[in-house]
Amino acid sequence: MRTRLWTMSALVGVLTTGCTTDEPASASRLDAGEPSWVELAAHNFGPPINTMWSEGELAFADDGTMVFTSNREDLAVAPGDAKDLYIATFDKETGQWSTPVNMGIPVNAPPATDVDPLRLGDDREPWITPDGHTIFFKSDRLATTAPRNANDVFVTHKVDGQWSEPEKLPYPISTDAGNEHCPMLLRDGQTLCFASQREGGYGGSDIWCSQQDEDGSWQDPVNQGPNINTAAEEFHFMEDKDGWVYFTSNRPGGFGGMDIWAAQHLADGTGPDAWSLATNLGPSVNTASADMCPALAPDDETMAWFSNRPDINWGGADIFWTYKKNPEVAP
Ligand SMILES: [Ca+2]
Ligand SMILES: [Ca+2]
Ligand SMILES: [Ca+2]
Repeated sequence: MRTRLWTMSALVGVLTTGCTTDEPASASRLDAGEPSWVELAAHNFGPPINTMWSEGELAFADDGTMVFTSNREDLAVAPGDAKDLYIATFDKETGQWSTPVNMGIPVNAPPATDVDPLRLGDDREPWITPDGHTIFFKSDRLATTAPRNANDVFVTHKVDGQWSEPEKLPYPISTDAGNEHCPMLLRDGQTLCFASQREGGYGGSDIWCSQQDEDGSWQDPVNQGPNINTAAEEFHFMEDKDGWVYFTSNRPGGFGGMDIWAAQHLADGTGPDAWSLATNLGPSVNTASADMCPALAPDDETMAWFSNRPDINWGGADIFWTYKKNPEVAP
């Protein structure tokens, strides 16, 4: 499998200068019948992606372009800005990531707390379409204290090399009470899934999915049911090419705080009957820290996520990657 890896295998050499705790595979754990992720080492992306500040949610276009979140202060669009979206590209010849570029205004919004105290300039959780032309993300740029609406879902398009003024996805995607975030399209390119605290869920944040009618309006989002959603937090739904979805949850049964979980796509479409019971990706990926928001590289064989795990870390939260192997189906 490793000979077919896309770009990230070259990162190993880059990263060993600062992070040397990668462990070799453990056959005994596989023999024990645990999910196959457990023997897979977590690799830190290292600089220039990870910094002393926090790096967070990320996504890849098919050409390897990575869009990700950071609260780094040296490149923010404004002083005191909560988080911005950044773009970096990987050079296959040198095995190096480019220095991240702040996507700038208008994609990133500066703080506007004079308008409303909830408008902190918090732009994050990007998901980029495979063609690299569209980015969905969440922002607090239109947040309101009354009604309390901290987050909405936005989309920007690359037109003639420039990213457009982001547009809010209208109701029933964004609502005044649901704090919608973590948008992304499933592999069909048509089903938008996102997290929301709206009524009708299982508690806290749940994962909901919707499609557009022919006139472009979004259908009422459908809760993805109890195999995905629980009374705990669920968000950041992402699908691979093998029919698995991955998401973040702090439900009981994990390794502490937020963990990454997976479920298998059992039926066409989405909805409560579409998914198997969720299974935890196991230690290595999941730790007692916050382990969150997976993204797949274009080869579909390396998975990246972010964590504030203290063991291999440049400061705050960092972005990590590992080799992807599908987990066993939960009993
Ligand atoms: Ca960091
Ligand atoms: Ca929930
Ligand atoms: Ca965790």
